[in-house]
Amino acid sequence: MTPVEFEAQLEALHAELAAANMAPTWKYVSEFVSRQPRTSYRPWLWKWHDVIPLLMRAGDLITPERGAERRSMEHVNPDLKPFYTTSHTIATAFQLVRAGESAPAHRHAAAAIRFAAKSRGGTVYTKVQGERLYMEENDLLLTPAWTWHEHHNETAHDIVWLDALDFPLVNLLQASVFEPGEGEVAPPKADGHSNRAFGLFRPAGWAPYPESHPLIRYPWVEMRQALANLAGERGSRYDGLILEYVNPANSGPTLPTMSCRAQWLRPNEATDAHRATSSTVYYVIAGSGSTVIDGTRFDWAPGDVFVVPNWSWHEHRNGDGDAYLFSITDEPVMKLLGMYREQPYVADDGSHRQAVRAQF
Ligand code: 1HN
Repeated sequence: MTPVEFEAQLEALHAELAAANMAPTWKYVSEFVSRQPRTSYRPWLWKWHDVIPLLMRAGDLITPERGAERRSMEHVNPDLKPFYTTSHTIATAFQLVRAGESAPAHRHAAAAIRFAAKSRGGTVYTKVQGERLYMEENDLLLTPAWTWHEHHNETAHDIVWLDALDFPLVNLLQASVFEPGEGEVAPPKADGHSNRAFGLFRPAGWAPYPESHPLIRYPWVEMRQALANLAGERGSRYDGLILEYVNPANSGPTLPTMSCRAQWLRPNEATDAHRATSSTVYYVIAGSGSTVIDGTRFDWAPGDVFVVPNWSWHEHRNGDGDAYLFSITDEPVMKLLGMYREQPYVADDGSHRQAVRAQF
């Protein structure tokens, strides 16, 4: 066979394979299995001051009377517009529940968390499986997969919280289920049930423990104190003083699909850069600083939300006050599936900090 004959026959074979719905691995192997993790979307940041006026406008237009079950607005990555998601696995949103409003019960296969961004406390709560979880500012509440949840604001003040859902992952796996609630969806539980029963002590054989997610409310005052107790520790070279919200039933991550964390960056703290196969969405609780992501500097201030895509170099630099960041990462998924990888950044000159090429 001459080279010309070979080329002609190969081309004909490829055409017939395509017609038979077959693909030659020898031609496409690098598309099936890339040498490095591939990221299909860019880092992005949403400024609190740009987004909140829009949420307030929705507060007037979108009302429960007009049939809006939830008044939330997704943080949509410009590269993930068809999916309405923030990273490829996590979707965050801001939700506004006005004074006196409520949102009816429903449940879904997607798991969710709420982080109370702006709350004046009082009788404002999400009811999860019959238990009222009150929302003081910066509290974390969990809505594990397939748990009934409804929202009530019986105070005279609006509340805004950050939602994070794993629905991008659920949709990728084509496993979405949604059920609206009717009447009483779960037997009522006493206020504080999960926090009383599932802290350091547990019912010895007389109550249904362990449930898979016994603890579903994590007060900020406790997280803040836990971080303060670490003053003087060095912490992580990549994240400073960072703590994970633990599931006490198994000492595992917050939820099987999402690990929630809070971190304290001390004045002028600058962390080393690294990257991992996980993606992370950050919400700025307090303070201002910047995060360099793949050479672009993202300046953040309270209320801002930003996403670090999978396999993107990133490092944090704090300003000259204390900063607190809340974050949600899909790291548990990657670990569970044996796909978690991490790499420290080393520049040509041996430094562990990126050169800033652009500013967001
Ligand atoms: C949802 O159920 C809530 O329960 C908020 O508050 C945002 C975004 C997509 C799908 C379901 C909620 C949501 C959501």
